[in-house]
Amino acid sequence: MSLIEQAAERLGKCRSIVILTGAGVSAESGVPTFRDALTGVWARHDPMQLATPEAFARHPRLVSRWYDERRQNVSRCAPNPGHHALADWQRVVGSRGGAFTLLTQNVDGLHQRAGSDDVVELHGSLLTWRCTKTGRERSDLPMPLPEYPMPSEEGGVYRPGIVWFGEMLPRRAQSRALSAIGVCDAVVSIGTSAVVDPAASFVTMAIDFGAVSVEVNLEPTPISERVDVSIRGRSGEVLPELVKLIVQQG
Ligand code: BV8
Repeated sequence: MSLIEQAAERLGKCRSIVILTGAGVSAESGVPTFRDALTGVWARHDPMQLATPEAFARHPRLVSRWYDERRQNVSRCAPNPGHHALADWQRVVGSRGGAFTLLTQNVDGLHQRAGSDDVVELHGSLLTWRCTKTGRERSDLPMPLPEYPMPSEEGGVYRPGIVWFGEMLPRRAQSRALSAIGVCDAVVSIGTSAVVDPAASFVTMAIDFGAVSVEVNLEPTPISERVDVSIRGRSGEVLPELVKLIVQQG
């Protein structure tokens, strides 16, 4: 029995499923992973240095331009078969009275464009900007922004609606993730290096609670030895096959 068949056999029996996705799922849509997100003029920067509140405070023009360029890039990308397979799986689990929670570290909005519902964006969204003075969020700012940073109507500026390193996750996202993890009987980690917390800890928490655990990733990660089934492969190829086998199980 292949690893995908083993995973499908175990997941097909589960009724409360939590998925965690990372940049590897969007990579097949042409969205560079976080560490690859710096090409061309950005290549001389370290993303870990740019994705922080300190960087925005020190270089608001540079940081807001980097995020606006990434926002423009993802608007030109389309969901791939991996995104669509997860949306299909959610519909099937729902139709059978089960629970399906999609937690994503990705900030590109592609899960929603593929038809996934109630996506929990743990790290915010490239499509959203927040006024530094009032905290009001908007997802309708012109693209590209007219200037960097763009002044807000309330006398502040618009910062990316992104969770930077050193920032807490949005309260609602964190509580939705913990609630789902607390009751799930299956957790599936897909396309993530599983090194960023607290997102990665949600998977190990579910494993500790006894959930069936599966990983789909191109490379080994710190959780590869801990999950029940660790599948090496491209999410855009593995997910459609995995979901097809799960759905066939009825
Ligand atoms: C928090 C938005 C409480 C930004 C992101 C010291 C000081 C300060 C903080 C810390 C510290 N030590 C630890 C921390 C906590 C820190 C953390 O975990 N740091 C790590 C790096 C050690 N976490 C935080 O700060 C979080 N907040 O903890 O608050 C706190 C506060 C202060 C101090 C302590 C604690 C907030 C974390 C959120 C950061 N924001 N994204 C932006 O996008 O610009 S995280 C960002 O990096 C991505 O969202 C992603 O989640 C993560 C990793 O990026 P990538 O590597 O690109 O992507 P990914 O990990 O998903 O890996 C891609 C994988 O896919 C690879 O394994 C690859 O093999 C695979 N792959 C590729 N192609 C495919 C594929 N797989 C399948 N198919 C394919 N085709």
